Amino acid sequence: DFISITLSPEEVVGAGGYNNSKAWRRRSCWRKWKQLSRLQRSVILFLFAFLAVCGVISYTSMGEPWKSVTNKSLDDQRTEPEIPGLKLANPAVLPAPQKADANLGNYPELSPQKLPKPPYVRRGPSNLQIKPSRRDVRLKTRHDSSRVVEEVVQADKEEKTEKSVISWRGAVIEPDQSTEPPSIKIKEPEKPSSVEAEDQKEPVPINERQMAVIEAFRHAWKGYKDFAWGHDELKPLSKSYSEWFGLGLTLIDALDTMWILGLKEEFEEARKWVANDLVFDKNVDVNLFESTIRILGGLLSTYHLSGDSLFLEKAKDIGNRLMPAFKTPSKIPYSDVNIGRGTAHPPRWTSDSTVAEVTSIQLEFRELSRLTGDEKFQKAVDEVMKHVHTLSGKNDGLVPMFINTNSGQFTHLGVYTLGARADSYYEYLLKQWIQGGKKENELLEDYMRAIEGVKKHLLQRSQPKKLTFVGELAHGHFSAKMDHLVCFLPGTLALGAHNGLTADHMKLAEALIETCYQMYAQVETGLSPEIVHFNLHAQKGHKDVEIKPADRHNLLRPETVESLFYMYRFTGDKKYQDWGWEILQNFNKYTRVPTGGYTSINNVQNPSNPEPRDKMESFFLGETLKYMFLLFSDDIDLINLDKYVFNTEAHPLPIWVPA
Ligand code: DMJ
Repeated sequence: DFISITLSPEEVVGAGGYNNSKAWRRRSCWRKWKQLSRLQRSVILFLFAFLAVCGVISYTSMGEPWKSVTNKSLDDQRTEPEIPGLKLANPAVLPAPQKADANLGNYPELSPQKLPKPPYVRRGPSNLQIKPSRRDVRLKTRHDSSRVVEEVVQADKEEKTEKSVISWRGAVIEPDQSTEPPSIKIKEPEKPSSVEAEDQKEPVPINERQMAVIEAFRHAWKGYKDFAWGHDELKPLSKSYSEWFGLGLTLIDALDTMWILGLKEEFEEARKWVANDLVFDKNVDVNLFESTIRILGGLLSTYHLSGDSLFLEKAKDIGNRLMPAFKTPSKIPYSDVNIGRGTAHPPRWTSDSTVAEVTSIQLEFRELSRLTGDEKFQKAVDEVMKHVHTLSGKNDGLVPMFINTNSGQFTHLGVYTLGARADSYYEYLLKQWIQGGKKENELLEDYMRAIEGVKKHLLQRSQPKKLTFVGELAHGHFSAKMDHLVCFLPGTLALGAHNGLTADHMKLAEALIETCYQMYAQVETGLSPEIVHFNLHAQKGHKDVEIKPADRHNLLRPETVESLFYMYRFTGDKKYQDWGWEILQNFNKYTRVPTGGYTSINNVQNPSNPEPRDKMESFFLGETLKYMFLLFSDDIDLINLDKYVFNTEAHPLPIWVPA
């Protein structure tokens, strides 16, 4: 059962003291070994053999991790210099990001913001793209047939050399941008990346209609570049420009359109202007709503698409400068802000603000808070929404057009429209709900109630074609008047239905987009006037649509094309593309100026003289042509509507918790 080995002290320590010589030790051990029984010797040998086997086994199992740890640290050392070098942060095709503080004015409230880290690590929701994909390369191939080969070769080179470079036009969501509001933790993706799935798809080649949009954009841009560079709007006939805020409005509004259309050179040139010449430290009054949707919205979306921090820095600057608008007794913002002085005021003739204006700046300010981690932007605009939610004076969810900045109450009660001064209130109820991940129930409640209000009070059918239209209600009287602006509604209704709201909304969207199309088709030039009146009673020789002389202008507005885009995306019905194609051709026929640019016209009823107005609105490039390009595309990932929500100026912003 046991073995005992006894060593006597004399044998260990020789007589006369300590002897530790090697020879003595060898002899002594050998003698001892000889004295052991055979069994004892076998057991000892067995023990040694057993220990040796254990040693070999444990070496082989421990060896691999150690080897990989060693290799990993070597790899880390090899790749480490590439990370801070920002090579991975921005596409090679873009100039290096400017210093964060370049061209920033001295805004007192501008607190130092944490810059997002470069997007070299993939984190956050799976379907926000932060790595190069084959799609990026295929997008390159769409844009300009003459540059196709060169760009593909270049893309291949880039792919080979820098696997993590974010290619031109690949939408970028930086890791630190997260997709949740600031207070909420980022969720790791649970399912396989849809970006990877996307990568497996065949390239969707650019088609002829999209090429025609690119051609139209280039023509418009030529006019702007030649005669209005850096100014707000092109006056294409007089070959000059007009200023509204003096902030290069057309250029900023067009940035993300150029990105989406793949106009690389134009984009880079415009970017240089933003870096070197766009200065907000100016003694100038700007309209809060217009500068939010066009400038702040345009900068934010361009930042998201390009990943270039220049645009975020500019967005922060203008965002801070607009904040004085909220310093009112009611917290309902004033309409105008002096961005240089930091003062705000209502229009000279009233202390009212427009309801659509104060309730259609939320997507942009909320996104600015999420990106900067500074809650003040979101707080200010959320407060407006909460306040409006509780106000009396609504009619089944429909809001009046004005709100007082002192009392915070609606004024001019009794007039309800989905057109000018109220339109985007409804649009932003739904879109904020989508942006925030469909959690903010009050927004949804208000939206659903409002659509019921539309059905109850504003929907009618015209004669003879029985077109469903949205009229207006003035002190209990129905008016069969519909602004072209209302044509945003079919698209918004379709977006709601796509996001799980009742199928009735989609039915209504289908009926309304037909009406909006007829507002073009029934007119001599095939272009819609600003306002139409529908016939409620059939009269011989009369169409559904009547136009008053004061309303027969066309400002190159986007709303119908916008809705056509949503309808095509969600139904796949080609008739919507065909309708948009007709509209583009008529813009080319009646509003294109040969020397560059497009112009608003005064008379859509006179094809032989549509009376050009000599002005190209910034939204023609920001919205109309962008929606045209997207409408003609069959690539649902070209601004995927489950990942992005468009602001009311067609600037896509990320959905915080994408579907
Ligand atoms: C744009 O500035 C926006 O779409 C806004 O919501 C309404 N008006 C113009 C376009 O028509």
